Amino acid sequence: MRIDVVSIFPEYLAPLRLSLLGRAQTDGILELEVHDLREFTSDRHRTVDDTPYGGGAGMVMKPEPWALALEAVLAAQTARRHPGQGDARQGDPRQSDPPTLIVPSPAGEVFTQSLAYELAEEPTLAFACGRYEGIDERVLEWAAPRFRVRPVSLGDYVLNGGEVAVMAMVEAIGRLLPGVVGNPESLVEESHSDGLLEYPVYTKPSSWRGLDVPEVLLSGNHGRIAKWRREQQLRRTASRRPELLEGVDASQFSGGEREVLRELGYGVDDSGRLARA
Ligand code: 6GU
Repeated sequence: MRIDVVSIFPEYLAPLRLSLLGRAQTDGILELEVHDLREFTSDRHRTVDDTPYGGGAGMVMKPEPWALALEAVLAAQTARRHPGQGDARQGDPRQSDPPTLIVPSPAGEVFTQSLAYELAEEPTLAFACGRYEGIDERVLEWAAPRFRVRPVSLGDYVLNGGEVAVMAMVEAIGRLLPGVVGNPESLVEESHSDGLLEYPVYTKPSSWRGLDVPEVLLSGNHGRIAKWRREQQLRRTASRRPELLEGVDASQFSGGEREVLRELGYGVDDSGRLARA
């Protein structure tokens, strides 16, 4: 996968060169390019922002550098998406399969594991990091026929800019690319992979400061262990994130699991979905 990020703080994204994602880049699984928006300005002060029309607090990112930066990203990605076609496609703004442009914003759709899986299937992704009060809205209009534009939020709180959000999203997406996480089993058993939170984990010593590892995990009985872990997932999810259970298809749960869910206050409604009793 190729990822292009446009930011006025390219150094902010430096940690994406470390650890698992750093290795993925060395291994050629991930190609990451970070572009400095100021490189696409033409005035002496390399201005990227200006005061908002209509008044109000803060500054707004100017459209001109954004269009030039995103054109550079498009050129790089088009070659990657349509190898062997030269620049035949670059003059055509309306692509049949436009690349996805993620615009981090607290006003976007919420980023989830399911969106991470969806985006991990793309050959290229572009991220446009806004700062200040945001990017001139016309940039999104201009981008719409050229990219599949998706404003995306990490959750209901406000960051100073898109960079930290991009780090989170690129890490969540990058680790799903084949070969990035050494043991793909890790991806199956983690939180959110099946809509539930992860079960608690323990390691040696079996007794530590008067606290013992649950006996079942020392039993060697893999059937009992699997059942216990699944029950822990249900208890943890009901306690910490009850909304994750509401409305899910109850047929995926065994009789024993439905018994646990009943104990936790969930019943099954007429349409076969979990509902708080
Ligand atoms: Cl994606 N961007 C910003 N600036 N703030 C956020 C966010 C994104 N997600 C949550 N808060």
